[in-house]
Amino acid sequence: MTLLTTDKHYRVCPFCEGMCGVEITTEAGRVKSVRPDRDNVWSRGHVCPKGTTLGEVHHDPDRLRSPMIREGNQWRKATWDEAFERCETLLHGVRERHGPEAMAAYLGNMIAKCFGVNRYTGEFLKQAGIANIFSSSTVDQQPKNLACQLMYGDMWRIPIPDLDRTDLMVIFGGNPAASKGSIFSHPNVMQGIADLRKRGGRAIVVDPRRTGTAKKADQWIGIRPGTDAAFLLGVVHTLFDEKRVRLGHLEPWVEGAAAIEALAADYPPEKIAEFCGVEPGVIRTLARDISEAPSAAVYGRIGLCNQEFGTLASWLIDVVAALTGNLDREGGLMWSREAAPHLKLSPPYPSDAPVITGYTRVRGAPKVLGQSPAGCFAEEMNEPGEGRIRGLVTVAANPALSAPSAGAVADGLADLECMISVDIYLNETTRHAHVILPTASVLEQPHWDSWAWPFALKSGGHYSPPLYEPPAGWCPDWEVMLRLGAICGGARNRDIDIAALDDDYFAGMCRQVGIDPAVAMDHAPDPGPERILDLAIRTGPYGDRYGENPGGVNLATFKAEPHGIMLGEARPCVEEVVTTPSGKIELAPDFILNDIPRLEKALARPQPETVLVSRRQLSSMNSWMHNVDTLMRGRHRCTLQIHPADAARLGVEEGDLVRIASSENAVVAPAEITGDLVPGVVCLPHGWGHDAEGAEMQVARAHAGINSNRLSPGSALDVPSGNAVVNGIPVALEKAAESAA
Ligand SMILES: Nc1nc2c(c(=O)[nH]1)N[C@H]1C(S)=C(S)[C@@H](COP(=O)(O)OP(=O)(O)OC[C@H]3O[C@@H](n4cnc5c(=O)[nH]c(N)nc54)[C@H](O)[C@@H]3O)O[C@H]1N2
Ligand SMILES: Nc1nc2c(c(=O)[nH]1)N[C@H]1C(S)=C(S)[C@@H](COP(=O)(O)OP(=O)(O)OC[C@H]3O[C@@H](n4cnc5c(=O)[nH]c(N)nc54)[C@H](O)[C@@H]3O)O[C@H]1N2
Ligand code: SF4
Ligand SMILES: [Mo]
Repeated sequence: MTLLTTDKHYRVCPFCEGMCGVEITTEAGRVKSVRPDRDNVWSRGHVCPKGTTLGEVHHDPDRLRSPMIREGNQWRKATWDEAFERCETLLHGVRERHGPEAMAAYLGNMIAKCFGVNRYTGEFLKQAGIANIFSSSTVDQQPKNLACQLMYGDMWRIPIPDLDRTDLMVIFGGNPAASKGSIFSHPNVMQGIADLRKRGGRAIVVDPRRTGTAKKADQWIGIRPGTDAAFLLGVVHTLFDEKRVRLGHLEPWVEGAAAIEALAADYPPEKIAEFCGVEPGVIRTLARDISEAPSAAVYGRIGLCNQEFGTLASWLIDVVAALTGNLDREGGLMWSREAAPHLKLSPPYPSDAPVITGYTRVRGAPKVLGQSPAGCFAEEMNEPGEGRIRGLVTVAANPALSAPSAGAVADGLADLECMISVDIYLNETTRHAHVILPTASVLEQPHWDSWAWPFALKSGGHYSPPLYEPPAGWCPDWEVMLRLGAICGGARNRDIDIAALDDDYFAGMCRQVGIDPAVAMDHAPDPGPERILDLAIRTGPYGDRYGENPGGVNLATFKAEPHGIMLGEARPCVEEVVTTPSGKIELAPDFILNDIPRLEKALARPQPETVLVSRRQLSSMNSWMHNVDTLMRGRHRCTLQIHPADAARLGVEEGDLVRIASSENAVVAPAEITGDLVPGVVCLPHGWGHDAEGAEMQVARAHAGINSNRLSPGSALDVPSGNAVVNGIPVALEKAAESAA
């Protein structure tokens, strides 16, 4: 049923941090077209192929439209009551038999894109009392979170490159041509790079692959995977060696520059050049370019995080920015001034608390900032003994494809006593669940990009109302999270008072930002995420503070503007950001420096002949958009990219099947021969492998591809953060018997 009388509807595509505004035309209850919204104040008509398939995702016959219960191998549709009752029986059974420590949660990336789910995930964990928390964070940005926690006192105050005002953009391990930018929300990064070059600036990409981004830049520096920390130490060395260090306005704020100088003295570019596979002169020149540019934005992303020295590399990005006067400054790296700072609504991770919060049961790996490493997930399910995971809740996650040791993860999932999934598909992971609780389609719920705006340097917002009503009797996603959390925590489904739980949760957030809950609830009595959003906006930098600040904005202001509102730009704000115990930016935290000896050891060891890295593809989103037919047309893209020299050595020709073996496993993929790689580096896309028995995604199955994370060893962690190493995996290659068609 259509909620709106008009057939034009404006909203934001929620799939990535691009936040593109779209214009949706509907006819007879179906989406007829999705076009760029040229009037959207943020994206101004930019869109990518994924955004135009919003209607297809909504209408996808495989998308779940009711809760599902599994009896043996058979799935059946269930009512919400039945599904929650089943969750209760299963979850309470695990608690009784094994205690709450046998429960785990695996939280996925799509939480960040589902407005309701993401506002309630923290409260779900709190209600559930789950201590084993795994998530995509430890295959993603955990090193950056750790570096920011230690340097600035807040893991989420990640500085963002000011592309639109910079003179030099340097990108390490990011490919916005495919990803559209990550922890860097920008309306159109590639246009931003083109504009930069047009105004006389330059763009440089440091990546083992000559990516789509590198091809549009002034310079590509082909680096050997996993060596960025050494490379960046060479840059820092040059800055000190050539007396180029300028802290600028951060001079009184920075602690530890002398320690950095002492450390970097040991890393002249000549020492690390061979390790990195880059000429020393190239490293020195880059250091000079950064220091001589009127402003420089040095940015590192996933290729810097999910690699062997993720923390060192991610930390050194900010060190280089600080040493060249490019931190907290226009055209450099800046902190956002978000209009709805929702992170302020919950107590932050205390800046004086230890970053190690425990150790995993099997391997004794540190849990950092509350996260058990995803690399330990499989063994925590599979290894017998007290505390073994027997019950699991997955939320918008597909660890059977996206986590390291993916094969062992799938085995572990298959053997659980209780698994509940909050997900919209019956896929490689959720096929192992006992109950699937679906969330409404993206067009059936309101949306606000609460996980993209914190990484944008323009402040504003665009609220999306729901276009369709969910099926009758639908349980909204926020209630699913609260109810499931309470059940996990031991409550009986029929005793749960959702409104009271939500009021408590909301009141806690009000108090966190100094608002009387009664006043806030008077303005917004209805439970759910919208009043939380309203609270975030009202108490944000432009907000009305419930009348205290007349002329300020609130959610209603945004609701009245279907194309969004822009409110301002980031400005230097170090005094608001830094919350370390010393009150200073800690440039040289001991916890990070302690990892240097591990890098030293790596410098001395022999290099593997071939290493594997990952890539993203514009027309898919991690593991879950391969069921959209429009996005799957064209060439089969799950190929092993291999350099012509390596292909020749192996006698491999285009399309030949290649067997790729790591210490973890082996897979076979067709070769795509390309010179756009550093020799000795091969590349597989991540998120494929849709041939699992019992998964119900028909389009994806027809284009299955292979699961690259079967090759990722769960044992390989970036030690300080516990982040998985899925880039730079040593592999052995050989031509496989048959040829691909
Ligand atoms: N080799 C390798 N592995 C990687 C990476 C890599 O670069 N290389 N990248 C890592 C990174 S950065 C990340 S973030 C992870 C991503 O890995 P995950 O966090 O596991 O995310 P996805 O694989 O995208 O799976 C998303 C899940 O959410 C479900 N979903 C989609 N839309 C919705 C919705 O609206 N509501 C709900 N409830 N569920 C929904 C999908 O059905 C799917 O099950 O992968 C990591 N793994
Ligand atoms: N279309 C699309 N967009 C996405 C996603 C998607 O799956 N599809 N996923 C979203 C998610 S969850 C995330 S986290 C972001 C990630 O956003 P990006 O970080 O831009 O992700 P990638 O496109 O994988 O680019 C990572 C680059 O790192 C390079 N790399 C690998 N190893 C190394 C190394 O050791 N050193 C250096 N310097 N580079 C290395 C790879 O070759 C690759 O080009 O994208 C988001 N946007
Ligand atoms: S997926 Fe990202 S870039 Fe593509 S339309 Fe959606 S928000 Fe824009
Ligand atoms: Mo990610």
